[in-house]
Amino acid sequence: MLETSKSSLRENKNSLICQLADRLESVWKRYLNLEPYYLPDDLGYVEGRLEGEKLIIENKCYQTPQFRKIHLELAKVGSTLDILHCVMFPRPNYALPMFGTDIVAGRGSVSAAIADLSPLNADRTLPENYRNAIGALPPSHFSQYRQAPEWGDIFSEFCLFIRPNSLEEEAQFLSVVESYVEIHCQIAIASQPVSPEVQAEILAAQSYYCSQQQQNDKTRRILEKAFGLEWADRYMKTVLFDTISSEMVI
Ligand code: BLA
Repeated sequence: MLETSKSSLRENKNSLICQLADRLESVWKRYLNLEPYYLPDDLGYVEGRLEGEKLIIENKCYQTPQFRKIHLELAKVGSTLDILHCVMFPRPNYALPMFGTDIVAGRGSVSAAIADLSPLNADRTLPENYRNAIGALPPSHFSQYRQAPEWGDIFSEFCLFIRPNSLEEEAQFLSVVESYVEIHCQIAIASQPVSPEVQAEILAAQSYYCSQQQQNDKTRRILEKAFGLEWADRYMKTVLFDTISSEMVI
């Protein structure tokens, strides 16, 4: 999976999606020691049908000493819908936030571009080093901000959720997300493992994050229509937003 060719993942994709996928991978390669992470055999590359159009999902997954799973997914529904989904799941013995980003592009325009470093500590605020580094970034301005859905209480005050309206706004979005991932990687590789008590809190917060994300009906509906209810549920719970239990850590 580590060697999935660039061309198959990027072919005919929306350009913002291609550019973000490239930037994410180049930041990861610059800072992290990437090892492959193997998804269940049948879930790396999947094809289904959605209202007569082919839905293709391609996954790339890595792991590192600080991250139990780094997941980049590119999905395409016929020629109508392009999706980028990415989540970096920290190992529970590192007190790191959850990086997540999603871009949804339909017929040429991007309707949703979202990125966040979501806190996983008990009081659900980002650690000070993150707040300082994000606060020092150049200010960004977008013409259309979107409101987080009800399940979005997991997102931080720095969550960027927009509909970009120009190439200039797309470039700004790319630059903010790249900075979030750079800050995240820099802090992650300099951080030390935490005590078992803190791990338990982190695990609980990671499960909460995943259970909230599993409530995204817009994602679920697309997967259900193409692959059926059961498959969609399994995919959301084992690939997109899997949780781990404390027994798996010890
Ligand atoms: C929205 N996600 C969406 C939308 C679609 C998908 C179609 C609606 C677009 C819009 O409102 O303009 C679809 N996203 C998918 C599919 C996959 C996917 C099919 O990832 C995967 C196969 N979603 C995430 C992550 C975040 C996220 C990591 O996967 C954030 C960190 C957020 N997506 C997110 C949010 C919305 C969204 C907040 C808007 C939901 C709403 O407005 O109700």
